Amino acid sequence: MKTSKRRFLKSILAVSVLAVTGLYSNVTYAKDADTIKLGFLVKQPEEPWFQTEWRFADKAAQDLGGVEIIKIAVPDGEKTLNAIDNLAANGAKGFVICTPDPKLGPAIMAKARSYGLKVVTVDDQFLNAAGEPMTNVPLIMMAATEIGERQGQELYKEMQKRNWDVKDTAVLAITADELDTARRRTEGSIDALIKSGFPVEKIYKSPTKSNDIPGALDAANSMLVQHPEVKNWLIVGMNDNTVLGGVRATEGQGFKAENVIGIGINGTDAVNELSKPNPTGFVGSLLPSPDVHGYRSTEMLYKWVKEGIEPPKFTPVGDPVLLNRENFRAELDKKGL
Ligand code: FCA
Repeated sequence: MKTSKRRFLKSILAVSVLAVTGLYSNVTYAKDADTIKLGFLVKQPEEPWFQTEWRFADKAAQDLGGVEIIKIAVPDGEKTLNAIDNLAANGAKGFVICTPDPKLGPAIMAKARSYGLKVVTVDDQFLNAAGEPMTNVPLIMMAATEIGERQGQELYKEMQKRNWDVKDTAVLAITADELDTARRRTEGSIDALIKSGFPVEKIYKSPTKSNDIPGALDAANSMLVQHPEVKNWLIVGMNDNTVLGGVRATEGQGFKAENVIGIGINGTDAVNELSKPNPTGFVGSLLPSPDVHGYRSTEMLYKWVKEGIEPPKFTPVGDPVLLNRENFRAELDKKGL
């Protein structure tokens, strides 16, 4: 009697183990089959800006559930097109991209279309073969002219705070006009300086060959040596690294921090500089919302893939915060960055 009871219990146990295992494997199977894979491709993964976008793409995926983000660095055209092949081979349904070159737009779209992948662009807009913006591809980006204008206004304010004489002062504007968002930011900044009263003839533009610190440093050096008469420099540039390159060039040519004012754009990429024990000429940075860029672009793509809801063609993100040495930790904390 006792043995048969034990045997009976054993068999119940076995059946339930089987049932549980079966159920479990069904769930796993269903989950895998339902997981939506989306790519997130960025041109410069070494910039904290893009790392932050990636982080918030993952956060969106977590909140949405059933989404996996495949993050790929795409520093050039070849890597970009290969990445799209890989995404398709992995069963991805679409991708968010900050392209390494806006002119790749038509090639990227052709390849994406051949695989039926949906595309959302972030930060940098595609250009067509005629060099015009591809306004039919959804884009989410910072409000470029406005953030540039803010940079110009803040530079002017800081110059006034320091009681600089305009006649000893010039603007070094490091430009990258092939990238439309960069052109709009620096033009906005220059326009705001002129509007505030800065003499247009003392605004010197120097194009950078690459959008990183070494490129901007070269561009700045070649302009600084042409103007030995200038005592104080205001530095305009499209992002933190550009302005940092400019500031490094002034240091290399013997300018002291009190004779240089640089205000960057991105915020995330200025943390090391603003943490330095002694102030440099880089006094602050305008922080837009890389968190929103990463999160919203992912969410838009997901809804497009999953529910067929097409994203708006253009989503500008505004309201930057000015970070400086005193407030940057608190401001970044507030946004969870
Ligand atoms: C461009 C710049 C980045 C960042 C982004 C929003 O892609 O290269 O540094 O500012 O726009």
